[in-house]
Amino acid sequence: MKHKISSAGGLTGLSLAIAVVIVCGVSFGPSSMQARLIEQQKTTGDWRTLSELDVGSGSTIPSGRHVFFHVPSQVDTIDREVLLGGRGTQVLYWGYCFPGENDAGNLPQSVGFPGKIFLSEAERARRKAIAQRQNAFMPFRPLSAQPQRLTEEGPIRHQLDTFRGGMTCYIMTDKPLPIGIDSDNDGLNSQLEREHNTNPQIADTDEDGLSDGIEVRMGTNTGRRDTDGDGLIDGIEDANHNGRFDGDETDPRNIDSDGDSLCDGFCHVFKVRKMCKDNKGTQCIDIPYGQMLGEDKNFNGKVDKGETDPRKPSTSGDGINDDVRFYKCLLDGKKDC
Ligand SMILES: [Ca+2]
Ligand SMILES: [Ca+2]
Ligand SMILES: [Ca+2]
Ligand SMILES: [Ca+2]
Repeated sequence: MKHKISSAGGLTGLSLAIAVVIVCGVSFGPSSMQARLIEQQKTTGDWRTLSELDVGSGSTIPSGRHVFFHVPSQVDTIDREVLLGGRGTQVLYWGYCFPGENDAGNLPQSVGFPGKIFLSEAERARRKAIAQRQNAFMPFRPLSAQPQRLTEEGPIRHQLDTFRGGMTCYIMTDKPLPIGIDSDNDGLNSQLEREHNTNPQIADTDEDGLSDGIEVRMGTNTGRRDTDGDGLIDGIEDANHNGRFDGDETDPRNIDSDGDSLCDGFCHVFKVRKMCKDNKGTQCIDIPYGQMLGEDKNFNGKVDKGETDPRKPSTSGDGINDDVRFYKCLLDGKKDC
């Protein structure tokens, strides 16, 4: 049976254990994040516990406080970045998870306390920069005092990227962090699903082919299938569904990906456009308000007969842009432009 600490009585013993952990944390260096935040804690004295229920439904880890959290037992495993909201490159945080019963025979032997430490990417980079400055090679310093290797036994020790259900952990962060589980496996935890008003049980809430997590990272609308309004749904534009605008795709955030003044799909023209054959203002036509213009007119993500390529300003490759060719066709009085 898994060991869980969820009662107030359990927390008293836990606090004692945490105190040991924090003392160990201070040993990382006087300028370390722990030392700064512990000083802050002396004045605020704030401690907080997030239960399995809190984490399961989604919650926010406050900044500058000592926080315990319990990973819900129903979770098999969850990546650190998903559990903690995917902000590791921007936010300084560090934490520690207590060993479970299954870890008893598999604990690191070369460190001062059992269990595993995790650091955000930003915190690792910060510690590494500090350690490199402090350990810079000095030609007149004794060899015994020369720089030490920056290994996982040193100040940037990071041991945990996959959390298991039933774990009890401690964390401190310099900015609030959204914490939660990911029941629909879309990369967005339950707190972020709430913040983005997406369904935590459905990976692709708006059914446009891109998961909620991909859409949040890419900056498309999780509740609108055609974010930019060009007629092509987001999952057609980001054809390989990787959340990036690759060279052979159109951009779901840009109505005119190739910049030739014809929209990617088929759109209404919202201002009258006057086109003339020459500079004298003769033989002119107006593209009227409300007329439909565009490149992928049947919205299927392919360049069919009679269409131009929304990924190339000059589909024919002759240097004449698609819009110029289109208007010339109209000025020549042709019907099938
Ligand atoms: Ca999710
Ligand atoms: Ca979607
Ligand atoms: Ca679109
Ligand atoms: Ca275009």
